[in-house]
Amino acid sequence: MAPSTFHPSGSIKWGALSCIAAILFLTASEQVFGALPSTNPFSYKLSNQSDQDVSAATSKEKKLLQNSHTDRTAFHFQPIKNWMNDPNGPLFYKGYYHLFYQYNPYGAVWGNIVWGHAVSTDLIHWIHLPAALVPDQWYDIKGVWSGSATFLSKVNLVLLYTGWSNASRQVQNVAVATNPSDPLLRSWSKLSENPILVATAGINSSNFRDPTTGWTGSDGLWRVLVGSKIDKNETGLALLYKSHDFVKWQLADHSLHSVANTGMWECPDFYPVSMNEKKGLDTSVNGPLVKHVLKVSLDDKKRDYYALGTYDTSADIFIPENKKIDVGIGLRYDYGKYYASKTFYDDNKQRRILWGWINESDSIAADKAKGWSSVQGIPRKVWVDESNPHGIKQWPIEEIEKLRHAKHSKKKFWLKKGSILKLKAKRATQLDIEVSFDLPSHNQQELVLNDEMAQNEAQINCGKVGATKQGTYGPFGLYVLATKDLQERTSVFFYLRHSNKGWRTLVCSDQSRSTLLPNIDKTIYGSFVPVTKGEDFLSLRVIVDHSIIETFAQGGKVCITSRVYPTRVNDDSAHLYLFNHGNQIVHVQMLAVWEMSNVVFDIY
Ligand code: DQQ
Repeated sequence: MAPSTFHPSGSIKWGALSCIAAILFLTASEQVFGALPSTNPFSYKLSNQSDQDVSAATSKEKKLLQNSHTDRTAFHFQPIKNWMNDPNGPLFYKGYYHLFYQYNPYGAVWGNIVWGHAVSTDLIHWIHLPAALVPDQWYDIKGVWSGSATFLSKVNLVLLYTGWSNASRQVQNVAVATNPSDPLLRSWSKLSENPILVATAGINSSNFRDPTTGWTGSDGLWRVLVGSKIDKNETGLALLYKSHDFVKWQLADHSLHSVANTGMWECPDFYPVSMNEKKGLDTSVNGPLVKHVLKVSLDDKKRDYYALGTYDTSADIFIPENKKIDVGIGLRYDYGKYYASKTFYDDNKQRRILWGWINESDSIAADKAKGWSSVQGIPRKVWVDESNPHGIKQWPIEEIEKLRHAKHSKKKFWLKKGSILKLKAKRATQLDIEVSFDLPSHNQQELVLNDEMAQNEAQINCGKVGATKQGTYGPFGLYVLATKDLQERTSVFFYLRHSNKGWRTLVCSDQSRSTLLPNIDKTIYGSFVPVTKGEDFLSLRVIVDHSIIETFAQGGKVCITSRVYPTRVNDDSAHLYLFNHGNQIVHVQMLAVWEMSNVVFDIY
C-alpha cells in the first residue's frame, strides 16, 4: 500500500526560491560566507576561499575555461569552475536526469557548500542550472551537505539533506519540489518543520549525516538511514529512522547495521539488487530473488566499501552474505580514487546507476591556479556478478558509447616478451579502450576473497611489480597518456602471481610515472581480480579523459580510478601503447580503441 504523502503547499512556510532569487542570494551572500570560520570538519584540502571571482561565467569565459587547462576533462561531469564533491540526490524525472552535487560557488577548495544542480536527457550532455539548495536557514547556514532524493509519489518529490547549523551541529532537513510540472525542478522549498531529525541522546551531532533515499517496508512506513559512529571501538553504523509522513521520524531501537573499527560512515546507500537479472530495482522492492547492497563511505580512509546481503524486513536488519567481507572491511566499489558515491533507480531504462566523486591528487595551489577541483566519474550501471555471489559488477552507462568515433581495432595477435606496441589514436587524451587477453590455460586460478588483508597485499604487490618488473605472466597491459619517450605514462596492467595455492590475477593502475611533477599522489593502485571457472580470458576497459583514467577489469568485477597530471602530454602528443614485460608471450584476443568526442555543457 502506498504510504501517506503530505502536500507541499499546506505545510511550507518558506516561499519557493525562484531561480533569480537563488542567483541573487549566491552573489549577495559572499560576505556572509566570507565571515564564517573556515572550519573544515573533513580532511579535504582547505585554505582561504576568498580568491575566486564569483560572477557567473559568460559563454566566452565558459569556452576559455573549458579549454584553458589540459587536465580539464572533455566528457566527464564538471561544473564550469570551483570546487565540487559528493554527488547528491540523482534522479530521473519527466524526461530529465538530475544531478545535484556538493559545490563551493566561491573557490576551488571545500567550503560554503550549496547543492549545485544540472540536468541531462542522456547522462552525458548536461545543462548547468542555478544551485538548488543554498544555506539560508539557521539549520543549514554553514552548509547544505549531502543527502538523497525520494519520490513520495510519482509527482511528490523530496530532498532529504544534512544541514550544518549555526551551532555547528549536523541535522537532517527536507526540501520539497514546489512545481512538479517543471521537468527541470528549479524550485525547492524547505519545510517549516525543519530540522526533522536531530541527534538525540547517545548520538554525536558531529557524526550524524548524509541521509539515504527513503524506502517503505511491508508496514507502509518510510525508512531512511543516517550515517554515524559510536566512539566505542570506532564503530561505524547506519542509524535507522521510520516515519509515516516523511516529516515526523522515530529512531529505531537498533541500527540497520554496524561494524566495529570502521569509524564514521558517511554517505550510506542501501538498495535492492536482482539475483537473476541485470535489471535494476526500485528502492522499496524486496522478495525471494532479491538481495541488498549496503555501501558506506569510510571517512577515515576516504574509500567506498560495500557488502551484498539480505535485508531481513521483519527484524529491520542487514545480514551480510559473508561476515569476513562485511561492509567497511571487504569489497570496494573502486580500488583507486572514488568516494561518497550514490546510486539511484533509473525508471527510464530500468537500471540502477552509480555516481561517484573523484577528487584531485594534486596540490591546493594547483587547484587554485586552474580554478576548479574534482570531477564525477562516468555514471556506472550496477548489478549482481552472476559468477560471484558476494560481488557486484559495474559498467559505464551505454550512453557514453555515443561519443565513440574513429575506431581502431585488431584481433588475435601475439604480444612477444618485452614488446611495446604503439597503437593508433590521433587524440590519445580522450579514449575508450577495450582489450582482452587469453588466460594462460594450464593455470588454475585461486579465488581470492577481497578482504582488507587481500587488498593490502594486492596494492603492495602491484607496487612491487610496477609495470616493468618481469614476471612469468605479466605485467602486460596498456600505457596510456604516454609521451613518445615514455618518460610520462600511466600503466594499467594485469600480473599473474603464483602462490602455493595456485595462480592469482592482479589488476594494477600505476601512476608512479604518470607525471614529471612533484607533489602529486602517485600511488600504485591494485586489486585481486576474481577469475571464475569458465573464464578463459582477462579483459580491460579503460576510459581516458585527460586527467582521469577509469579502469574496468573482467567485465566490471574490479574498478580502479586514477587522477593523473602529465606535463608533456596534450591532444597532439599523447601516445597509447600495449606492452608485455612478462617472460611468456601473451595472446591478445581483441583490441578496440575509440577516440572520444568532446561534450560541451550548457548554462541555463
Ligand atoms: N561531504 C559532505 C558531507 C559528507 C562528506 C560535506 C563526504 O555531508 O559526509 O560536503 O564527502
